[in-house]
Amino acid sequence: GGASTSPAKEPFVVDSPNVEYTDASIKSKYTYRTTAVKKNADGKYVAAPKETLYDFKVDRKIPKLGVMLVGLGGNNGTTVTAGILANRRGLVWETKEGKRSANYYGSVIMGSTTKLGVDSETGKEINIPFHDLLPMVHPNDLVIGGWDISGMNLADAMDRAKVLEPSLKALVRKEMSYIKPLPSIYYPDFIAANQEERADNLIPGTKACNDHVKQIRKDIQEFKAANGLDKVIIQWTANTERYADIIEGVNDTADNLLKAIESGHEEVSPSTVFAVACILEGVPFINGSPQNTFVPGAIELAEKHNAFIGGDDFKSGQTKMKSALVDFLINAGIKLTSIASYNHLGNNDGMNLSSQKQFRSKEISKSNVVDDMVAANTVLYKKGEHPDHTVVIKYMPAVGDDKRALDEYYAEIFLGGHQTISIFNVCEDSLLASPLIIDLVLVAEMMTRIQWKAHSADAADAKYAGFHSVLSILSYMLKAPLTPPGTPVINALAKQRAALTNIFRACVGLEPENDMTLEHKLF
Ligand code: NAI
Ligand code: DG6
Repeated sequence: GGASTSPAKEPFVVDSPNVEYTDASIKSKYTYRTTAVKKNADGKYVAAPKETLYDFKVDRKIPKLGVMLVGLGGNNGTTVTAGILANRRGLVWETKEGKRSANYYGSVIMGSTTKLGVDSETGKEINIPFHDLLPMVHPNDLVIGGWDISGMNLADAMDRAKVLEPSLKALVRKEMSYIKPLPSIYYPDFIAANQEERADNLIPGTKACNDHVKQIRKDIQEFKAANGLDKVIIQWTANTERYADIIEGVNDTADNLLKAIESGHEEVSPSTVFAVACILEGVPFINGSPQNTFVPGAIELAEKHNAFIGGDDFKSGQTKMKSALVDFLINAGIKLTSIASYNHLGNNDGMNLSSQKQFRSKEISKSNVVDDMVAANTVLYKKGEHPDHTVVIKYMPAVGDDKRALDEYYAEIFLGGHQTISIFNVCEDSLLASPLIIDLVLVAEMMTRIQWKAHSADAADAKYAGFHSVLSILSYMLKAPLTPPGTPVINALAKQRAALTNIFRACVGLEPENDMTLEHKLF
């Protein structure tokens, strides 16, 4: 459907001398308050409040947006597509538990609220849907397309995925049957050999080449034109690939990577070829799988082209729990000493991960997710000390998409005692991942409409620039967040959400959300 929404639909306005609304944009002057710390000659920390002034400019015109998924015919691809169709049409279907209706539960943007402020009369919190903080695209208006090495239409592919209720499938079957993934690139060495059987929808060639980059760019351009789109976002939700070796002269710099593609080097993965095509096309590309798609050369290329990239690996069930629970334990002063994480699942993702090299990619992304929380607590952990952490994944066809995740958290408490927390988490994998795909699209698109600069009295628009190419603001949705080279990775879930919320607030000149509630504490 058409998506242009008038700015008048924005549900609140900011009343501040620092915020100016025009038809086209919201401009704000924002004071970023931090604390700068130094050590003095006595070795004592000196903490000084610091203020930096920025100008933000938010483009209010909501574009007509397309999303192209690499892996469209998979469990995530079919589930997110059916989910958007169901929401767009407001579908209601029968289940054995009664009627169910379409919703966006599990999407932080569509399913959660955020505190706008405090009612000036009653003193009560006013919360608004997260989606209303900035003029964002509505997912019902997304146009979906993409690629898959399996040519199955999406109606048959959703049957193959075994995720959705038959009664829901019946309602979307016709529309789903019209969607057929575009042929894709397949370099068999990068995904498990057990995927070969479904690879029947291929662009010729089994290693990277310029023709592949050109074809992907052409597919994007044609999709945009055919659907009258203003913008497109691309996401990799195809199989987990093995890691690519980082080789000097091949993928270490932008120029070398482009040359390696031209010469057909075998160490360039399909996901990196997609990333390069999107960067050259100026279209945001997000990697929902764990492999190192963003080799150093790809990151440098994105920076050179001011193109947005984000990754890696959707953070749906087990890891999301982990990044909340470990944050709680360590911030409660409890010394976590080990985490044992077991999963078994029976979908195609599980089958692909039953192959060692692909499992290794996932093991890496699932393992580094508590590092920042451990490193921050110098009371509990000595420098370099780390809890033991094991990650096991087994393929168990019978459980299908209903992944079982079993976690044991073992911790040391007061005076040598112990606390053991066991979690048995049954996560319907694709139903948790699909809303994240939507969040990533909506936030990435929003970032293409935000510009900022160090504040200056000179209001010249020319000095505004976009955010850094590497969109670390997407961290909440991702297991191994990619951050601009040399900058810290934040895994703690609450911090990730705060960053998302407060950057959005800053864009419209609002102070960070804080929970001091001083207004209720004065006698
Ligand atoms: P899936 O195996 O059902 O779907 C992947 C699709 O990608 C398949 O249809 C396959 O044919 C296609 N494919 C493989 N190589 C391709 C290529 N080069 N070009 C185009 N299509 C290609 O897997 P699912 O469950 O949809 O997951 C997708 C990815 O997301 C996996 O890497 C998985 O590890 C990751 N992920 C999934 C989560 C979940 O909860 N479902 C959470 C976190 C990450
Ligand atoms: C089993 O670990 C399969 C994986 O693809 C996960 O389901 C997926 O990465 C989600 O992981 P998590 O840890 O966020 O639940």
